[in-house]
Amino acid sequence: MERYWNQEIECASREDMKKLQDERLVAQVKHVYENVKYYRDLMDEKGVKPEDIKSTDDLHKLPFLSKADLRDAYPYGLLATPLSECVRIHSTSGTTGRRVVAFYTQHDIDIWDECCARAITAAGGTKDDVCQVAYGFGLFTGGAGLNGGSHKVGCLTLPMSSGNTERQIQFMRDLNSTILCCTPSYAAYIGETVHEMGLTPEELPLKAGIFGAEPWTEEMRRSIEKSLGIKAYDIYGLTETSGPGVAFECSEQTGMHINEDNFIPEIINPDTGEVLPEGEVGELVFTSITKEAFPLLRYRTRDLCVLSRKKCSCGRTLIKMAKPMGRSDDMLIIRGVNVFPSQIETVLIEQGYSPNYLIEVDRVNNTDTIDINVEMNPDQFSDKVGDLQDKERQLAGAMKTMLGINPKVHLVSPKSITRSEGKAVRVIDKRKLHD
Ligand code: DLL
Repeated sequence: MERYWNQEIECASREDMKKLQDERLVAQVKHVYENVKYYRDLMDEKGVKPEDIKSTDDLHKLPFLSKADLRDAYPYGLLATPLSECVRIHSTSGTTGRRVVAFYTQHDIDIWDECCARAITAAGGTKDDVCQVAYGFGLFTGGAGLNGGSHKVGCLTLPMSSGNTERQIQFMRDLNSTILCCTPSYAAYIGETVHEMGLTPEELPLKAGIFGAEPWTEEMRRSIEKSLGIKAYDIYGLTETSGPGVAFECSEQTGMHINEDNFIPEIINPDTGEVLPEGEVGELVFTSITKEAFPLLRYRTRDLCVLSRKKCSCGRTLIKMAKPMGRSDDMLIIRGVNVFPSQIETVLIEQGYSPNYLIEVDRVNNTDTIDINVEMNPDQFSDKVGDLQDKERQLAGAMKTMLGINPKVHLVSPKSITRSEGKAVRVIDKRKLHD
């Protein structure tokens, strides 16, 4: 039987949900306009006043907010409450030089916890579960978000943070963890370590995993489910909108329900900004309608995905987003062809390889090159050069069929690609160094 954390909201009729969103949006726009000069200027520039926004039907009148705006306004420019009302900050890793600092009031944290509690409940979690949180703790939102949700549900919470993999497995077994929360790449690494320790999935107490913070394919899901003996659920979110829990997966496992009572999604054409109808692929845009300290109106996430209102067998009526195919800025353009790392991962797992790979892109004599280093499983390893070359040719052929371009494939020895305990780095684009 499907369990809900907040059935009234999760299964609300479309009319009731729209009414709630309408009311919250109107109040939010007023709050933002009155308290944030940056937004007031953006809205004034576009000639929109709070009175023009009477319901969600008027959402399209509001200006977009981009990552560049967040950078411009760093650190306090988008703060909508006095700093004395804030109790916490989180921040993105800033690996691409785009650090974002998000502020939270206690009310913001309570709502965030509720969103994560819905995700844990949808994955079958109750107060009788032991929830091992192996997302990083600190400025990253993964650890704190799932930790808060787990407390709210009443699970016994293990705030492990990421890393120290053998100890993770030891604790999991000693304390009977039933739910594991971490990135999918770390879950794959834990699965691999379980195997290396001579354990079988049946010897683990786990029943479910809640994995997100990076793109992962259906093939990766199946591989993790097998290696840990669990059902693996997706969870989505971003620092700018609080963190994990903006959307979560249910038993149907065909996309994530968006917590629409807090976040209104739109899909737009990333080039023109035009709002696209349900079912079309485009950039995901969110408006947060309950946040106090750091509200975002029409924030462009750069994540590419599709929305669907198709009836879900779990009974939830919350709109669903498909697994994001990656960020528009993750997409590689190789000799004019669009390539997503997720397509490469699909081929690898389908062909029986591990999800440990590294893509290197470069430009030689004005032509883009793509080299895919793929790690062999120990049983695929061979020291006969001919065998390896045959396997590489066969894999390159499968890649060509999927990608439409001819990559160079290099099979590398087991364990030679660095494992990830957080978000995996899959691509090195050396062209950027030359530009
Ligand atoms: O990754 C928040 C999070 C933590 C989500 C734990 C889920 C679990 P950021 O570090 O700000 O926040 O990165 C946000 O990560 O815009 C997506 O590109 C990507 N992302 C997050 N969840 C998923 C997912 C956290 N389930 C960025 N599938 C987002 C694909 C995801 N990409």
